[in-house]
Amino acid sequence: LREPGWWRTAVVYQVYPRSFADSDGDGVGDLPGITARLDHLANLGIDVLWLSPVYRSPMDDNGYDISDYRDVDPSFGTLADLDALIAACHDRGIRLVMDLVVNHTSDEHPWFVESRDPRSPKRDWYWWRPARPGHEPGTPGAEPNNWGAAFSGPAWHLDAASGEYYLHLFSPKQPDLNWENPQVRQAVYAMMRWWVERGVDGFRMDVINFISKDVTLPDGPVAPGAPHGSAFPGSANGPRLDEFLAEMHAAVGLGEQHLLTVGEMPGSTIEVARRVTDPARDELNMVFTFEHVDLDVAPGGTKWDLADLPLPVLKRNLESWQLGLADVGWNSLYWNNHDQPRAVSRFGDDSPEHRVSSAKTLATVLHLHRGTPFVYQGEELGMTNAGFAQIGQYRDIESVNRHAAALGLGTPAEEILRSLSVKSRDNARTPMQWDDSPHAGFTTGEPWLAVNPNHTSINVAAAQDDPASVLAHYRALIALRHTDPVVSEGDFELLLPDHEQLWVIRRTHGGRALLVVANCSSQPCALAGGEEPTGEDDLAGLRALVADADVLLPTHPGRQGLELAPWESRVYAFG
Ligand code: TEU
Repeated sequence: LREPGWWRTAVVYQVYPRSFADSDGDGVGDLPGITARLDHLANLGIDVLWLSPVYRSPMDDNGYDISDYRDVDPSFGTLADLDALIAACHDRGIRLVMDLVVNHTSDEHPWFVESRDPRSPKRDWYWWRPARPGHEPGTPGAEPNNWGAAFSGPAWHLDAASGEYYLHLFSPKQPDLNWENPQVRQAVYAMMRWWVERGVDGFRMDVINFISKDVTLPDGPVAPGAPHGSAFPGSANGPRLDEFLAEMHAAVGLGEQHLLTVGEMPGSTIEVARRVTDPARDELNMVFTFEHVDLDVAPGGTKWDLADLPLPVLKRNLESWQLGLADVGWNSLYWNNHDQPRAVSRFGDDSPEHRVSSAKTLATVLHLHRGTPFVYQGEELGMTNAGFAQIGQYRDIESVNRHAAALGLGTPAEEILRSLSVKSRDNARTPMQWDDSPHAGFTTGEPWLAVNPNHTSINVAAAQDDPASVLAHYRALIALRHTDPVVSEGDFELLLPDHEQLWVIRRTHGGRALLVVANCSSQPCALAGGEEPTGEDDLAGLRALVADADVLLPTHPGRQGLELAPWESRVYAFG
């Protein structure tokens, strides 16, 4: 039975099925593989498993292109395997949340196949449009508007049979559904109810703020040198978003059944998130913001235009979401997922010297924020980016297309490979590292994507019984959230906001307080030092505060002084 608001003390673990555990040796992870490894999740203490898509799919985008919402893709197993996974989760007190991908379907979904016929009643289920007036269909610039797709190229594909274009914000094999059509919405809600009856405990909703668009489909702004206009703002956060979400909430019974809902919302602001997660509005429990994962991008650039990220900028961003959703709504908390680089490589220091410490410290900081934390598979080991140096090693459609498109625009190959090595989604998708055997215990066959050579030292078997491991630290943080209401419900305060090395957070609740002092740098940092240009008074106050306080959760057990080692962090308890 699900209690109201149960997700406020929960920790979610994301499984990317293709890369988690392969039970049959075909090199692709599958459902029986996940079921066989469930005790890893139970030992970690997580409450919820979010399963990235396992539906039937041509796999143009690894399952985010769905051709049958009510079946499992044979590469992952069968519906019976999924029922078995749900049951095995529930046996262990773990809830299961499905990925809901309903902004678009596969072009092989029967709805879209039917809709290709201009006379079909399903024509209006997608965004079909004629060429721009005065342009010959198929000629450059004839697309109905100037939007570029997320995976390179224009967001419109010409269907030769009817001479019209259809909209695809992602790949041409992912046509956008037209949510303005009430039949589309009812078909989605019916499918959701079917899954709820099957026993699932909630939904992670893929790009759910794209379901309401500006129906005039206006041209977007064009960045200097860009081949296409931006699909933002026209394609997202449209005027009917709240209406559609509230309608879904009621039609599926998301509220009465206390299902967990988290909306993935690229380009959503605090204002949008606050509205959508306001419990009084009956829309969603929480959203995934993109703001903090868009900070290491050059101004006006795309994800591939790399820029440094000063610590104060990152701290301030998380603070603004904490404060913005303090009295209304709820935050999700995440460092990475299947679309983002590995947290320790991006925000920490993945050198052999600092990897373990920085993975632990990043975890401490995130898990001591208020909200629902999401752990992405392998994060609990401090898994790192893939380290690919050749284009042939990549599999992701976004990376492969980006490489070709950028080469076409004359970008030097080394520069493209460099940005891929930092930002490619394949960084997150290398197989889960279970042990030090040749394919990391992921498969007995040839893995679909190369395992990281560092699996010989970074793996579950090595971390399992090591009290100093990243894994042990995640266990402790998750346990702390379950037992200490200051962690789950406490008020949030960012101290020393401008300090460039220290991340200091105070949480208070019911007369008690927790203080996080984290050195987020690869240099030592003395609380007792006197050379800091700013915040010296605050630092003195902090020094006095922690001088003889109890350390509840250290990354470097046994150390007590006022000098923090590189990436050392502590949680102090007061009261
Ligand atoms: O991602 C949506 C999204 O906007 C991104 O994170 C996307 O991967 C990014 O723009 C690429 O740079 C969701 C899924 O999480 C992603 O895996 C899918 O590819 C995408 O939607 C389409 O379903």
